[in-house]
Amino acid sequence: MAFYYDEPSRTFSEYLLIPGYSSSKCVPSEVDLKTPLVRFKRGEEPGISINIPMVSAIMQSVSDDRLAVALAEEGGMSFIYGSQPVEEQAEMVKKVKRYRAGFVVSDSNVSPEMTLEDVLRLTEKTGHSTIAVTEDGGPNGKLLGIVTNKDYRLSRMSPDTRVKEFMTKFDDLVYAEEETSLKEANDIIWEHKINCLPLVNKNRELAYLVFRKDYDTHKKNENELIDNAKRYMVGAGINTRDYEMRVPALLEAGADALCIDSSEGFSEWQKITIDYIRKHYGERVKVGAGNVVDEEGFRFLADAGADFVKVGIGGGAICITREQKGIGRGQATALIEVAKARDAYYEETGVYIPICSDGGIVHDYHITLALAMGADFVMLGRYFARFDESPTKRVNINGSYMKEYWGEGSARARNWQRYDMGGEQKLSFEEGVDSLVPYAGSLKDNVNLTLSKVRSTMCNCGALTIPELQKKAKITLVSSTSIVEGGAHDVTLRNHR
Ligand code: RVP
Repeated sequence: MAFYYDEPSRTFSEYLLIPGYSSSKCVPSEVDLKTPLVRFKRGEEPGISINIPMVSAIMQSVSDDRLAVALAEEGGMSFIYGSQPVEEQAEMVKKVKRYRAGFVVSDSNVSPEMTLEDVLRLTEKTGHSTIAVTEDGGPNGKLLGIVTNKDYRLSRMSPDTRVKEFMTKFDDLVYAEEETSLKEANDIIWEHKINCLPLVNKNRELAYLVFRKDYDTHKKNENELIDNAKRYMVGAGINTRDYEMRVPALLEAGADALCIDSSEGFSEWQKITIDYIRKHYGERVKVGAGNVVDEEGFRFLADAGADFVKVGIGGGAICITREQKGIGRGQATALIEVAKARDAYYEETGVYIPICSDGGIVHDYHITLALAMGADFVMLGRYFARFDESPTKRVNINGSYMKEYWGEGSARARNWQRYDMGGEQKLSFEEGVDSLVPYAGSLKDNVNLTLSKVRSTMCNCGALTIPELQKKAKITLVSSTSIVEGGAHDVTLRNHR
């Protein structure tokens, strides 16, 4: 006979936190959201921790290099999507690792033989008035000069005047070595009263431009997630098919952590993939696995050697797996069971395996609930897709800005590896939709607001750290009638959109 669970499976909106005692020292500014990303032994430090408990979903419409930089700046980690050719994914990882805050790779470049007309066209296209003149007209060619709008007078010069005739030549430029720090670059900018400082390598090839106006914005962000060489940290998705090619390329590109991206992770394919990584790289390469929704699935991946385990099937905003296949579990119930299994595993083995609640976060308080229920961090797709930094188009629908957001199981993503059951190499039916989500502005503003709510609720529960929250949290189920009570009710809203 089939096994039946006694209780229905539930989702975050069916729970609330009950406040606990908070002392006068328990204030949001004192809350520390640092959390382990990968497994560690009792008494040891985890090999990687993240400074905020948020990672971005392994999805085409969410995690590219730009979003990864913005999230690392705030202390979280992105997992660059793997549903793209290996070289392109590795290039995105490299871009994150090469990125230096405040150091801009010049996007407006000309060669000396080009004309004033070319300069004007480029200025219009990029909106930037500082143009690098390089031998090959590329962003990293040998630097020959710089053109700004101070170098030409439109009323006096013919549009076909060659750049080399009016640029400020290299010998007259103030420049610095590629290795110059942002602080040193800023000092040079002030000393010489210039707006832009080119940084060049030993062969005089242009590496970066540093702008006067960027210094304040990029002064050290205290939460930023950086490696020992002060580069931003970034993760990358892999699959259980082409790992022999993808893993070495991603590691070579500098990926800090990998994660097997699959809609259902309780499978031998995941073990085979982890075995490959252990055989070739030992413990030093960190790899998460998933997704699972119960104790058995967790145990399997923990024993297989996963560094963290992702929890969740069918709860993603764009996910229709439950409707299509009839598999899945309410996200809260899945998480609560897996968290218990993780704690029991820790008791037995002395090895702590962080768990990630993946998908289904709709309100900011769902993040706090997920953490209270035992998640070490959460993975979000819809949440990040709404921001400026996500890779998708912003579109205007009847006067409101929206951003595109599509599932990895949609026909648009064509990510058959994620749904692979060892059979045909194509998607025979969709498990995700193609959608629009309301545009919400910058990642920084939104993440700061979200986390201020998380910190505040943690203080209501008397907790200054995530482990403390997990120990102290008191969680109650809510009836459907009391959910009505939780919103504005029995009033007529004014000026409400
Ligand atoms: P959400 O944050 O609710 O948008 O969910 C994101 C998660 O949904 C992803 O991390 C992934 O686990 C899942 N996903 C991605 N694509 C699809 C699909 O097409 N069904 N599901």
